Amino acid sequence: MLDKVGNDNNNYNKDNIKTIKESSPTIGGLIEKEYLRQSNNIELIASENYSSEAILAACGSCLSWKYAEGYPTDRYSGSESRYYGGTEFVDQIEEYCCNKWREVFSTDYHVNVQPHSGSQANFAAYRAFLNPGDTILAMTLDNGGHLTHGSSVNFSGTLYNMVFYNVDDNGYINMDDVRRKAEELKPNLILAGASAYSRILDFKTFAEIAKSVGAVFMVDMAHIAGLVAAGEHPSPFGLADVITTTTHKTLRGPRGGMIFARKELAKKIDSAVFPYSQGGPLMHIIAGKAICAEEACQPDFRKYIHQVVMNCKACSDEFMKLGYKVVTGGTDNHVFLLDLSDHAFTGRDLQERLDTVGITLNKNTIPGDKRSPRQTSGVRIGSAPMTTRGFDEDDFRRVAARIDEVIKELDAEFAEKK
Ligand code: DSN
Repeated sequence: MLDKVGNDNNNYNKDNIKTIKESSPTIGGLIEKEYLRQSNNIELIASENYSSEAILAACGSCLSWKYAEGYPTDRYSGSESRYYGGTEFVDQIEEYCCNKWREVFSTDYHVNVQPHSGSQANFAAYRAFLNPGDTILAMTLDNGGHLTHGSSVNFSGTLYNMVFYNVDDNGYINMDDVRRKAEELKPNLILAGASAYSRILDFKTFAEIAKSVGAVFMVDMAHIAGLVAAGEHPSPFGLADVITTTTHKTLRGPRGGMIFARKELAKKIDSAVFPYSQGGPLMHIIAGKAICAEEACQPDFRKYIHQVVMNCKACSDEFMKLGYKVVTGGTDNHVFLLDLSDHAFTGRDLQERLDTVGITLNKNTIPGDKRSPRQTSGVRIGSAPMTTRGFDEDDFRRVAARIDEVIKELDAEFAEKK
């Protein structure tokens, strides 16, 4: 694993990249450059993380050679069981993976570990419960939602009748607005979850509203799944009918998705993944997901996530001390949004300037943003990757101070241009 200053303690890099370079100097060379970029830069993208060498090795293992369409033979018989021979070992890997994830979240929910991504997981979850044209109540992208939560340029916005709830003037989800919209618009499904929301999601009230209007209650916990696993965010298990997640953000696993659902909904979910929306599962990634679940069960993972939250608070507090606006005035989780609407430059300008000084983050719209998603009036800052590399609160305060210096340079340059 990389340490604070990018030293590779396990020398993961050496053999792996050497092998690739021997076969393809072009690709090997570019992977090496990317590895050095990831090692040397301060990485603040809230949806990224550094997984363990064991997870990376599983993802690059011989399991990548195996086809296993269907589900482990013991789970179903007939058309849903595997379509291929030779699946005795991958069957065990997938079953073990499912059981381990139930252990992580202390749940008896059904789990499907085959979705290739969070978007695929959301596609299948909608498909399991809805017909095209049905109504989904969710949060818009510019309020902190995700593309698959109804953006007009995404399948969700074209296949379904999307209606939206908003955040209030302070940037918090307005539960009165959720209730009003639910009662008025009678959605078939209510979705809670976000890509850029820094506060606790009130799953209990969401569930109560969904129940009162007869809607399916779905949670997309992709960003906060690690916090849920470690007890740093309230759990949606027992409240939501269906829960989707990715495994590579705060869970620190391989790139991929998963779906959890109440046990009686298992068949609907499984059919929506295979054969409806995917073919062969990526067994190498499923092995990586299983190791990720093992890691998430360790006491060290709880400590890690606690530090992620403390670091995020320290960083957002420091920005506020330096006079900046942070959406909602702080954070409860691994992410916050810096509001740059008072500055002449855009979120994109800051992202690009930070790239030149070795700090990686992404531009992000803020609630009510007057600029386009390609420009934005904010940037999103996440603490998960650098906490993996050992950063503590002081390190994150220093990060805020360094970004402040860069912002002051941009302010001065834009003032001159006037
Ligand atoms: N695009 C991801 C993010 O950065 O939050 C979510 O899928």
